[in-house]
Amino acid sequence: MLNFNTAKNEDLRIYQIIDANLDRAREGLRVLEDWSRFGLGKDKYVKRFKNFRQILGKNHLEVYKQSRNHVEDKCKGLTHKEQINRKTAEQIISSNSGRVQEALRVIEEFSRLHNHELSKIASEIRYEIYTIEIDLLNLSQCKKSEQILKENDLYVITDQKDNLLEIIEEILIAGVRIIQHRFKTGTDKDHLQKAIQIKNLCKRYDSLFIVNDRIDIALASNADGIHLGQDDFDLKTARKLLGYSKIIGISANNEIDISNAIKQGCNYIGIGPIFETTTKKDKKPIGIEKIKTLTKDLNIPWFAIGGIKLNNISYLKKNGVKKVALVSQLMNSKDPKEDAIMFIKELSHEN
Ligand code: TZP
Ligand code: MG
Repeated sequence: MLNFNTAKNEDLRIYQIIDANLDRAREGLRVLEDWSRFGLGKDKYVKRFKNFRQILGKNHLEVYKQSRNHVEDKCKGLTHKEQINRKTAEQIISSNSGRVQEALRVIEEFSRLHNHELSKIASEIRYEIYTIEIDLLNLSQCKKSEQILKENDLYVITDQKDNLLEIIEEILIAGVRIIQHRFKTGTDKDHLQKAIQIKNLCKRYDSLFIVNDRIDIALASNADGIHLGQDDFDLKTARKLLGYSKIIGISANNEIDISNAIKQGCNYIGIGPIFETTTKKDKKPIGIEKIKTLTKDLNIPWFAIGGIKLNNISYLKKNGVKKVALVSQLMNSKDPKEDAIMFIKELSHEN
């Protein structure tokens, strides 16, 4: 229902409000769209924002534009101190989603009487923005974790040790930024308690905390992600349970498993065992040639695992392995900090 009678003074003020809020909503949408495009690389959201902007643009009628009167707007240019405090992408996403939601709500209220169609559109988009805001925040969190995976070449996996927390702290001090908690015996209660303690340590050192196998423990300890083997929960179910803020790593050592993991959206892959290892005695090593073939076209982070020691890093690097995961070399080390420093140094050498 469009009901534009000859504009009375009151209508003009209402049109002015709608004009200002259509601009506000579209500007906020553009901020969210650009973050989806350049910050997250997610076309799906870019398309949705474009569509919303176009719909609002089409409904930005001449009568609204004509009522524009900046001169009499005494509040023009007012800012709030909170705007200066927005430092992270997450804060920008939240504040701009809020801006869009508020602007749409104003449009919805003030257009209800004379332009029912616009009121309805504003309400529908507003509801969609509530959900999209959460999606973008989750995807941004995941992107941060992916960045850590990309930038760090040493991935350390825990073993059951009495002084595990001390070992982990030493390793974190050394500069390791990815820790996976792996436990094969003991009670759930103990595992969860340990997981929470390790998570807190990792948070202090801006490091990723990943839980092996157990989605429940990952969720309860607020881990950054999960690592799953081929016999664990499938990736689709894991994603459904964990949502899009968490990373999912997969162990795979053949073409099919790797290709499936990538298709289903895993964030990194662990490949091995490359060499003989006492940590996983039942698994046959796959060797360097197989690793080379498997990783030839891989363009997500991948870590070689199994029997990796300081003295085989240079051989691995010469053969194209840039990232490694370790258990025993750091868990059983007399000086985990010093050894972690040596590993990081050796991995960072140019060949
Ligand atoms: N997956 C493949 S090999 C392996 C795992 C968990 C164990 C690696 O342990 P280590 O002590 O570094 O050889
Ligand atoms: Mg497993």
